[in-house]
Amino acid sequence: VTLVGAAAAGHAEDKKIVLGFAQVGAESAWRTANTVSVKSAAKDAGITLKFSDAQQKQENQIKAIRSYIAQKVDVIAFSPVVESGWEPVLEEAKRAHIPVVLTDRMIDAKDPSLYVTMIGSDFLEEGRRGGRWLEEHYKDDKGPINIVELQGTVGSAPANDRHAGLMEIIKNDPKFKVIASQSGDFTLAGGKQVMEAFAKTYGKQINVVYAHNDDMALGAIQAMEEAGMKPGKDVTVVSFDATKGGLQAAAAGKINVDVECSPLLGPQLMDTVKKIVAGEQVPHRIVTNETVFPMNVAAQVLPTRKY
Ligand code: GYE
Repeated sequence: VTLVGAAAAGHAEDKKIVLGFAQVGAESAWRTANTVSVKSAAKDAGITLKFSDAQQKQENQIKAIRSYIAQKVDVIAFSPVVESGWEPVLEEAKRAHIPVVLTDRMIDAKDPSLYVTMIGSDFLEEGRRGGRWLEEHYKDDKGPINIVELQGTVGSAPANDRHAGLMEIIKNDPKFKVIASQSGDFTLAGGKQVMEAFAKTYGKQINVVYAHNDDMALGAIQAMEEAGMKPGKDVTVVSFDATKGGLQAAAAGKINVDVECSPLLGPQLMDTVKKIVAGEQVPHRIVTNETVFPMNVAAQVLPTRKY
């Protein structure tokens, strides 16, 4: 082996892929599990990870992405806090020839070449699943069925789509009415606060709480119990994520159905990053497999739940 050859080979072996990941924040149990998944999968895959937490602010995510561009990372991945407003920074990444992968949340940009692929759940389908469960649950009830909705972060893909999926299913059945809808920003404190206000204003009129994630559902459960209501019994609770905390509440009879959304996207992301760097083709959309957990099956899956 010539000196030049040895040096070149050594260099190729040492050169680890560098991935810049701009996370939304740490707003929920889902998000914490997602962060752990990304970090540990990077380690397992031998990928150098640059990680940033945007504290649920788009401007912070944009700053992080710009810094990854400046550092000339190999790939940029991020979970967009909201759907709109990404074109300028993604154009910058494109001009710098840095491939971008979206994880978890979608953007609404018209130009599909601004990202290589999007890995994550189908939130619209999740919303439909929640809606279909409600239809089935109330099929022998004449109604009216009054729903209060705890929305996720305003403008985020899961909040937009979990709302739209519900509306799509119940729109043809006038007995279902969304009587109030407000954002609790995907946090426990937010869910509790909004539910306190709903309980004061609507009290016994409320039949269903449709919470866009478990953290808000858990906050709402606290608020309902403090207001003397019985979540899971006199108020039906529909939630999303199916985290350990959510499934525990379901097993305890306080969440009636938890629609699953998996945060364990790390391994799929690292595989995709490696393929992109190797010049392989990847599909433009990679959808995660998920299910629905009604109360009676929640207890069975709890022991094996990792997050
Ligand atoms: O449902 C919620 C988190 O984007 C799917 O974000 C994710 C959502 C998840 O804060 O708990």
